[in-house]
Amino acid sequence: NSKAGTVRSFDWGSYIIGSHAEGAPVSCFKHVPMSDCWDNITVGMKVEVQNVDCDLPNTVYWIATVMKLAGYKALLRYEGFGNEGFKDFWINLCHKEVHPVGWCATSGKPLVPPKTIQHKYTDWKDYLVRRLTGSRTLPSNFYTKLQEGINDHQFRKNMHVEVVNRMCVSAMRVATVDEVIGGRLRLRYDDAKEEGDEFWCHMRSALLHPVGWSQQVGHKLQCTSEYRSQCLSKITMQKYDTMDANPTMFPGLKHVPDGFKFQIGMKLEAIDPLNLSAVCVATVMKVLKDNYLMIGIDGSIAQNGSDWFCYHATSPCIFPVGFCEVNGLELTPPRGHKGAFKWFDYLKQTRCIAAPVKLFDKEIPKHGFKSGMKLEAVDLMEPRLICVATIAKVVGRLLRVHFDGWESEYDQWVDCESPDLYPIGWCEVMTYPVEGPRLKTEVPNATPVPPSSAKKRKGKT
Ligand code: MLZ
Repeated sequence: NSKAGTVRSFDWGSYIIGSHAEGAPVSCFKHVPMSDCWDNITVGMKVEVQNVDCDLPNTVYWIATVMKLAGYKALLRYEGFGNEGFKDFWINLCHKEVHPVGWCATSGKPLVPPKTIQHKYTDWKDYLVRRLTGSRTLPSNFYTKLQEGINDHQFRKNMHVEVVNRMCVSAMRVATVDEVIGGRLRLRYDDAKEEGDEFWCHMRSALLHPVGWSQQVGHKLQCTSEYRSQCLSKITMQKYDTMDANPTMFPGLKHVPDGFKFQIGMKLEAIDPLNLSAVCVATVMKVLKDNYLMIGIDGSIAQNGSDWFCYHATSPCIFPVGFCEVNGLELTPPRGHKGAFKWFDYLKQTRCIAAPVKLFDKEIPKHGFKSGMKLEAVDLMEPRLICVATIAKVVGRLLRVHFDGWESEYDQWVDCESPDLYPIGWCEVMTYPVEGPRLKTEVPNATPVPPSSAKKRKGKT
């Protein structure tokens, strides 16, 4: 179901060469197939691919060297071209038609040198033997491993999950999986009134939970009374239906040491779930079970709690008071705040305390992302879209993702382990369309798009 190259997608190759940018390496993305073995995929490695520089009527092959890597994609040069790069071409290494060296010999396929350079050597066999000695190639099980990586999960069409209500982020809704693409789920809300009331999220997304989760932790849930009572017995008996996404399908929670508890009213800084380009002044509004918190953005318009948002106590998207200042980031003051925002004065004014620094998870994984790297990233305000993007800033484990061609209001702060970030070529492998950069000449809002998320993108959706 995932034959690379069938969806005509944006041409990363010429774009990345033109911009002299680097693609974030596959090993930066722990949730994608082949991530754990990508360190073995290196420049200089050789593969067998179709030789298109040839007039023969049958399909022939030739050996090529990886000159450059950009995510899953590689710039290849046919063997024999030496320093001449004019015939170099980009290919997705996960494409079915890329083989390890030796494949032609074992499967009886012809190796024929490209016609442009055919005259360069008389004894091609001898040339190849010399060139190939000591060179690296793809592991023979590369393609099988890729397929295993893609299918390595238990999410299936028609499974039930609980997922955030995109129209009102303080509540969860029950949804059914309609499609699974590369670990991304297309979800249909069970109580959907209209066609297209759907949501996309990765199976590792913090917005997604097993059946029964909301009641388990005490989160607001929109559902039928029947679902509610069924869940209660499922939670108590720990017995789920085969079509229920159950707790074993989700990663375990990070441990929170005893005595380290957030309390209602504590102030902090948090990524605004409705405007991911902003880190805002926020308050713990409610403490749920299993160390989940409902966080409210100070001064937000909705006073009824409809925009409270659930973050786990160990979430990398909440920060202690002073985080922005220490890291030279802009902190969004509460709406309507007059004058320069000073935490010291604000805490005094509101008679609140700052959540103690020791409550926050301070682990910074060695993620490998660097500013300027290109990638494919979900536009979380329209999570159906996966777009061409650039890492604009790295602050510890926090990344600012910029969507190429779009204003910085569209930027999104995301954690380095976010399952919504993918290497270049991921969409191609999954046969999912990738949104190219917005071209400067294009008029934004040219085609009216129905509001598909709860968010106001500073008036620009
Ligand atoms: N409706 C939106 C789509 C923006 C998509 C941006 N992705 C980075 C608009 O046109 O503003």
